[in-house]
Amino acid sequence: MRTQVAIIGSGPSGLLLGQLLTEAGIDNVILDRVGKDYILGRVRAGVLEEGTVWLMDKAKSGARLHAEGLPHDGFSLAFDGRDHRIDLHGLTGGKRVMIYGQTELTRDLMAHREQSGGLTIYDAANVCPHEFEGAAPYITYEKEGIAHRIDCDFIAGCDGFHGVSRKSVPAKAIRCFEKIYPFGWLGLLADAPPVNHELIYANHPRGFALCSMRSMTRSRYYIQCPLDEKVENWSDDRFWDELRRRLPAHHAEALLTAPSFEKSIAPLRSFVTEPMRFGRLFLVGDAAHIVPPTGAKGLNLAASDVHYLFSGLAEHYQDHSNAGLDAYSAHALARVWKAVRFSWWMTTMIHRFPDTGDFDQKIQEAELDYLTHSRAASTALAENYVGLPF
Ligand code: RFL
Ligand code: PHB
Repeated sequence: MRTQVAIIGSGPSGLLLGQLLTEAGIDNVILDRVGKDYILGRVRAGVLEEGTVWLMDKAKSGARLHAEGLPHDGFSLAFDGRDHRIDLHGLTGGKRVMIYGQTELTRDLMAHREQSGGLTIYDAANVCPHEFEGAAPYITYEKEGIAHRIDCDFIAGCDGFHGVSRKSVPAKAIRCFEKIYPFGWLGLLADAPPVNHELIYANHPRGFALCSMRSMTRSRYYIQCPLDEKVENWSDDRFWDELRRRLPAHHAEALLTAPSFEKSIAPLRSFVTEPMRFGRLFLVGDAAHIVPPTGAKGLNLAASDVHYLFSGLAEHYQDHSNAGLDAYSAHALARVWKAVRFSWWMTTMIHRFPDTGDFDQKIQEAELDYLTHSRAASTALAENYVGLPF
């Protein structure tokens, strides 16, 4: 088989890139090592920047997102028993974020790909990129025990943090920067109305908590937990009790619970790969970088990488110029590092670290107090949260 762009990974970055390419008449094939239902079973991000919504529209996949997504004009920072609202809309000259689950965004992109006849090969085993430093790269994989090969012009490595693309690059050609945080997030999904109409990020001496949502009838809650915590140790009742303890009293009293239908623990990590291009192989999204979820940036960064790579590929095929492709790594990394910094800063400001003492807790509260009472400081937070321009 031959295609113009072979895409490894059918997560949000692979699907969004594939859809933009298909709309532009550029042939592409997506390969994933797992099946569609498995991908749709993963509960992850929930906050979309306007740039991500714009790209979904550009990929002609944004209709349901506009109909069912919840635009949010602000969120709360809770500490010292009180709520402090960050007015995203007022502080950024009219910008907002959209609450729409990654699962739904992925479902929309998959549905549109099927309608437009795009080829996705699910359950592809041993996917491997070859010869990407030369002019004729190709991919090999196995499906139901039979070996296959796809020749292509370019390979997009959209296969997440544990994927094969980054691992295929010789160690001497790549530099990785990493920070592991000494805690994780225990997340729960339940069909109960959200405790507040906007998100609440809570700093508490017992640890961080986040109240988020997927709709006005489905809530997503998280609590900070030790890295070695086991999800089996957390009954729903234990989770709700711990969440209540970390929220201001009026929210704790108003919290409505329901049986959970998903509970999982995610470790927190910052990770960046430099560069993001190796000959004709481009790393995109989580394959190239990971951020802790505190700033809600993971999925949005994947989308901005897709924007830069799609523009470069469109320029290559339509204008016969490689300028965009040559600039991909530098453009993407400039935005990535700013989001990495923001996510690290939000994480350090609202979590309890194992060595956080009374002094450090007071410093965090002073920073939060400054942040919520200084217009300059709130504006810096708001402009990063809604997303820096592409
Ligand atoms: P994905 O979504 O990981 O998709 C990669 C796809 O590649 C496939 N794959 C392979 N295919 C073929 N061959 C191989 N060898 C392969 N190896 C992997 C996988 O099956 C998968 O389908 O990466 P992508 O597209 O770059 O999208 C990035 C986002 O998914 C990610 O940034 C966010 O979900 C991060 N993230 C969160 N971000 C937020 O903004 N808010 C959150 O609350 C949030 N929660 C999370 C998260 C990421 C998590 N991970 C990665 C463990 C919670 C978790 C648990
Ligand atoms: C979520 O709804 O899953 C979510 C929202 C905001 C974050 C992280 C996760 O910062």
